[in-house]
Amino acid sequence: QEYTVIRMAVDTWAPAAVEAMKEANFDLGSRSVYLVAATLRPETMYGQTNCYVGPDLAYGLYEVSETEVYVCTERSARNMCFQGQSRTKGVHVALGPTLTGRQLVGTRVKAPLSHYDTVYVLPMETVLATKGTGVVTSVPSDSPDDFATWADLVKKPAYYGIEEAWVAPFEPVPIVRTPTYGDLCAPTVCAAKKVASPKDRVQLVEAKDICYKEGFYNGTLLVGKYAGEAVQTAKAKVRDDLIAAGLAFPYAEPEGLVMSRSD
Ligand code: ZZB
Repeated sequence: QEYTVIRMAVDTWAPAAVEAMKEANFDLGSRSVYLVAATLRPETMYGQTNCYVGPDLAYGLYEVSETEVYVCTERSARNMCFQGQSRTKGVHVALGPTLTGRQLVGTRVKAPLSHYDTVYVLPMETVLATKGTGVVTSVPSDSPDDFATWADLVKKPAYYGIEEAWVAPFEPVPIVRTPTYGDLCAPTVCAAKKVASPKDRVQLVEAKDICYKEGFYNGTLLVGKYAGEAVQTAKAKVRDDLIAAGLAFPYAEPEGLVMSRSD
C-alpha cells in the first residue's frame, strides 16, 4: 500500500504531553516536531478539520534528522527508517518518552493546505495500530469514518475529555463535488446509510466504499490550485505539490512483512 504522509507540525502541545516529557526529563530543545498522518486521499487535504490518534495507542518521538522529530507508532517508524525518514538508514531512534494518544489529545497542529490553518488532535477509538502511522488526518466532508467520529465528539465532548472549542467550530468543508452525493459526500452517505455513531461498523464500511468510488471516479475539486479539475487527474498533482513543498512524503507499507492477522 502506497500512502502519502502529511507532516502536521506541532504548534502547541497539550498540557499532558508537556507533563510527560518533563517527567521523563526530556527537552525537545529547538527541534521541530510533526505528527505524521498517512492518507490515500492527498487531494482532500483542503478539508482537514482535525487529526485523530487512538487514545490507548503508544506513540514515540522519532528522530528524522538533527532538527526534526516525527510522532507515530513504533511499527511505522521502523518501516519509515528504511524509506529516508531517519537520521541513519535502517535505524529508528526514539527520543524522550512514549506518549499515549490520550496525552496527545488537545495538541494543536498545522494542517497543510487546509481551510483551517491549525487543527486539534482528537481521539478516535477505531484508529488501527497496524495501519499507516497510527495518526490519521480527518476529512469529515469525504471520509465517513471521520465524519461519524467528528459528529460524535461534537455531541459528547465532556464524555471524551475534550473541549467543545476543539471540535464544534471545525465543521466539514465542501472540497469535492460529486454528481450523486453533492458537495459533502461523507455526511450525505452517512445520513443515507443511517450511521448514528462510529460504532455502526457495517454501514461505515459500505459508506467508505461508496465515498471512495464516487470521490475518485466522479469527483471534481472545488477548491485550491486545481479547482474545477477531476479528482482522478488532480490527485497526483496535489500529492506531488505537497511532496515538493516538503509538506508530505511517500510511504510504502510493506504488507508482506505483516506476520499475523492480529498484528
Ligand atoms: C484522509 C482521507 C480523506 C482518507 C478521505 C479517506 C477518505 P484504507 O482504504 O482502509 O487503507 N487511515 C490511515 N491510517 C489509519 C489507521 N491507522 N487507522 C484507521 N484509519 C486510518 O484506509 C486508508 C484511509 O484510512 C486513509 O486515507 C486514512 O484516512 C485512514 F476523504 O486520509 B484517509 C472514503 C475515504 N475517504
